[in-house]
Amino acid sequence: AGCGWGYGSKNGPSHWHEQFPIAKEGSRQSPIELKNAETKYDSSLKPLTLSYDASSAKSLTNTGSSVQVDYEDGTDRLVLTGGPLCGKYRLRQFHFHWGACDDHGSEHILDGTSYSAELHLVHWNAEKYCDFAEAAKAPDGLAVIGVFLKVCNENPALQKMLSSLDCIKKKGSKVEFTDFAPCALLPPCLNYYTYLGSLTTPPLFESVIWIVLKEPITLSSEQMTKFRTLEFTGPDDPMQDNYRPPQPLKCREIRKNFQ
Ligand code: SG7
Ligand code: ZN
Repeated sequence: AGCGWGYGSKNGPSHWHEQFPIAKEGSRQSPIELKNAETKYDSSLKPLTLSYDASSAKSLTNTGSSVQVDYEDGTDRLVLTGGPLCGKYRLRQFHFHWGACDDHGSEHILDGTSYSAELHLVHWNAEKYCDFAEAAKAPDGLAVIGVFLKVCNENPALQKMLSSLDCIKKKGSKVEFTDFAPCALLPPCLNYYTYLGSLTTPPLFESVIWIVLKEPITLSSEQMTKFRTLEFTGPDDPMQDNYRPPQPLKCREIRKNFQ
């Protein structure tokens, strides 16, 4: 590794355990493979309730490992409740993982299917913890909604973000990004799988209550191509294959809110 973690052959997911032993030693690492037949319908799971406000969007950043939209999270303006959660979780940011080609790129695998990309809406438990950093280390600190992206029809809701990617090609670049409600990125049906897991990047903290939606959203292959114009470290290093492969399930149960 040496120069920090990434997704390359020398610093990618198979090396992460060298600096972050939890990668192998942990008991609830993410992502995982979701096999519908092995999941359990739980009638006590509530529907997801999202109250998102477009005006809290702040910025769009090339983090060097993904593209991320950050939200103002000082107050309860964008909250997720219900589902498997106790209390309110505030939206902090959303970001994506994708492949070099359309036939792979998602982190979770659903019944053997790798989707072209996966959207993560990252929320933190603001009732129990003071800030995001504290929540990110706690077993019930984060709730991430995962949404699969499938190449099919163009997605108009993604256009605003995609047309700003030209301004943030380089690692660390950031532009103002406002008036964006992430509900526009959700599929019509919010049926989900849920399990206890981790961040999918170092430090791989085991702090995430994962909520993975069953129904994908779509985008066109031209839109998918646009993600790959971002750079990891420079012009000869396109940002792609920025996903971690599935990890052992170990003793976990995967529940779902639908039959
Ligand atoms: C992405 O995934 C980034 C990270 C995020 C990480 O690489 O968006 O966010 C920042 C601020 O760099 O890490 C702590 C955190 O949110 C892991 O998030 S994920 O487990 O949802 N993939
Ligand atoms: Zn992610």
